[in-house]
Amino acid sequence: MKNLYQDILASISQKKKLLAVLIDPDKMAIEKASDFIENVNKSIATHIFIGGSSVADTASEKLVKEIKSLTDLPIILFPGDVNQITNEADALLFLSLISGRHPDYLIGKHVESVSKLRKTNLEVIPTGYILIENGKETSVQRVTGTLPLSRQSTQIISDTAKAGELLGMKLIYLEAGSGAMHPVSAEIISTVKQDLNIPLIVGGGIRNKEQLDKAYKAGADMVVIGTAFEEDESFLNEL
Ligand code: 1GP
Repeated sequence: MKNLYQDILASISQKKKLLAVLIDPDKMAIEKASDFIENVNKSIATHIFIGGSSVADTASEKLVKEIKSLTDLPIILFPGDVNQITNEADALLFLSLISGRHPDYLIGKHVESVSKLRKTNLEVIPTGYILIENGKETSVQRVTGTLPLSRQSTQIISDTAKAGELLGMKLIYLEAGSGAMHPVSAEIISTVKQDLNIPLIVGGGIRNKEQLDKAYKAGADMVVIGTAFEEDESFLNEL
């Protein structure tokens, strides 16, 4: 069985930067998956994330199954809700929204998912998910009813990430939100990274090579891009 978390740690120790392509089952028609994944396979992408804020019940499973038949890249669920969990994927980011204070997204949904998880072989990776204000309301904010952390509050963001690590989380994900106006700043990324002993994922609003390099340079171990690829598939080739 694959151990994707160990692979991530090994890549980081070899100074490799990771890129996850985020696919939202709500936005990707199954018929379009084949061409899209062909481009992903030719690109520098290292992982595929699948998930969205509001996905119909079986859409996630169908799409994961299809994509799995088209690529050897690891497929990791990045679920907006319990209904997106499927054994067809390789791993699951078990997300706790630690920037917010809504009990459902800190523990409630997790408890709800356990009966489903018991029936899967998914590698479960506990992940501290931190939503950072980006200039406009994001779907995570809307769906979870939580407020993002202010992007001026670098110390609080860093303390939140550290608290996640101390609670035993294996990854920290700094999220500006899908289609964010402002990606997470280099200052925030580097401050969080300096004090963290677990891998750092950054996503939201990254639309060009310059922003991607900036995030890596500041200390992101993995960058997640969704919207930019949805809008322009040639961006994948460019990378
Ligand atoms: C969203 O961080 C991801 O959850 C990716 O964001 O769609 O803006 O690339 P984008």
